[in-house]
Amino acid sequence: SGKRLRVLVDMDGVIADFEGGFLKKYRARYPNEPYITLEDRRGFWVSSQYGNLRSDLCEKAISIWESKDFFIELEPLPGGVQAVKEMAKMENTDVFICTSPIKHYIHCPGEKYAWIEKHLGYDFLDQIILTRDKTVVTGDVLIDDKPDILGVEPNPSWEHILFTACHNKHILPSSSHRRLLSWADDWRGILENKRL
Ligand code: UMP
Repeated sequence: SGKRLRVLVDMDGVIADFEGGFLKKYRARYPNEPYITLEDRRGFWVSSQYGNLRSDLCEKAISIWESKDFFIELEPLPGGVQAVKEMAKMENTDVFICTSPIKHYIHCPGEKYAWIEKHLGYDFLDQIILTRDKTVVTGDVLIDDKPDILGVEPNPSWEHILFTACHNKHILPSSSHRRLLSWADDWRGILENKRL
């Protein structure tokens, strides 16, 4: 029914629990330093909010996701893996995981591949797009928790669906995006709407 659809699904904060994994490892490594609860998170950049709390905490935060095993050990977010598997099995639907690796590249890109293989299976390795600029990737929808997705292309082909996360849940019903509140929300409805 309808046209073929290309769905781009972000990884950190959408199918992998970056925020939860970060806080757990930060508290374990720096038990005597202050931290920001998930309830108090504001803004996409964890490092900026920690840096505002105390300037040296910016680099301490960064040290967590630059460490070996940080990305591979992230827990899946509720319903995300199942939703992506179901989506990929739908007729006329191409699903890609579109994720930005950190520039400290020693562990992150390989662990992102390993995470996809572990949770979505070996065949899903064909569906990975690693890019620091998502605006140059074409698609019908991009499901992503980052509020501002900018790059060299001023008019990306996709509609950005803002996936709700601890850091963006207080952003007011924005002019620009529709939201997916969680994977329990109506992602099928959004896809069917885009197919028209
Ligand atoms: N990231 C940072 N600094 C932060 C928070 C996240 O570098 O304060 C990294 C983690 C992910 C990437 O690798 O940014 C976000 O990628 P996307 O979710 O936009 O794909």
